[in-house]
Amino acid sequence: TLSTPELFTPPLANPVQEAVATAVLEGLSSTPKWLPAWLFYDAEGSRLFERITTLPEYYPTRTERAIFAGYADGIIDTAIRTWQKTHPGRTGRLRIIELGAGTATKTGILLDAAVRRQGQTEYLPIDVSESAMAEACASMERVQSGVTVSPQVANYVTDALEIPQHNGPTMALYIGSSIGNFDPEEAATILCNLRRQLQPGDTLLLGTDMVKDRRKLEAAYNDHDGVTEAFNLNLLRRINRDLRSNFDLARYRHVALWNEDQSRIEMHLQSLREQTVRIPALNASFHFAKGETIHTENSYKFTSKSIASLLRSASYEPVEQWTDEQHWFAVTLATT
Ligand code: AVI
Repeated sequence: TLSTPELFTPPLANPVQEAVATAVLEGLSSTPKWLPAWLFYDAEGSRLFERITTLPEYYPTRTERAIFAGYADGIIDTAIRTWQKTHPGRTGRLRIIELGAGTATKTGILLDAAVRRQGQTEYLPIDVSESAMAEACASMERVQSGVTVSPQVANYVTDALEIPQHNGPTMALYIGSSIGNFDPEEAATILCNLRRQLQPGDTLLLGTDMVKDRRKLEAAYNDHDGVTEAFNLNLLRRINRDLRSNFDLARYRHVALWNEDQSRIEMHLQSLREQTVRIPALNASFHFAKGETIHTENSYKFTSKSIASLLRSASYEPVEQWTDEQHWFAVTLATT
């Protein structure tokens, strides 16, 4: 329960803290309590996520990378041919756009393939985080000759995209199963917003984690070294810092489980005892019953059928799909 905020709440230092305050107030005032997953990604949270991607239990990142390594030339070729079908006799260089820029190493495999095919390519990463993008771009241009990088700082979830005109095919990447962290309606909205910026024959390359054995899924979010646990709990530390609150991390437990009905892994933070947390920046206190949870993340898992229906709901037509031998992860090319 929330004690009514008084009239005067001290102003916060910056817009990020303002956004954190708004999100935390809304989420912790709800029943059941929840917090949006973007709150994970402060500097420490981003570092922890990078560690997660290298854990033995966390198969998605390396599985997607292996799919790119095996099929990059075919993916580039299919994207170009798809465009040529709607533009008979025309030529033009494929350019690559990416929503989110935290995936530089995987993207490099596709950029290499584009350069092999056509000598050079243009790469336009779009990300909210200026620093993450600066890093991604610097490493990319150093290593990849033939790639021209034109970064854009934008929030592709909340804001309309503005992608410059291009005389040739565009392939937009939304990889790393990032789409899985949004509810189906939000996911469709993101893909629709992107769709508006694409021309006939342009393509979207979507990376999705697939439905599989419950044990395999739950292990990926309950790793032996406790990195995912630290990632989940770091959210409370971030709130403590940004909103000057006093969450005691030792009084919460990491929970991750497979929700088969909703086809998603859910992450929660469970209160180990009854407690009240004061958040000075919100001028409010929040009560937790023993065992009460904060729902911190959904990670949706897909089937070929659910991928196709998501794509069609956002006005794309699936063209081709690549997957690993065990069908753990899929990379789907779709056209406008
Ligand atoms: C970024 N995203 C695709 C990850 C996932 O698997 O949903 C975030 C993550 N959460 C816990 N582990 C990894």
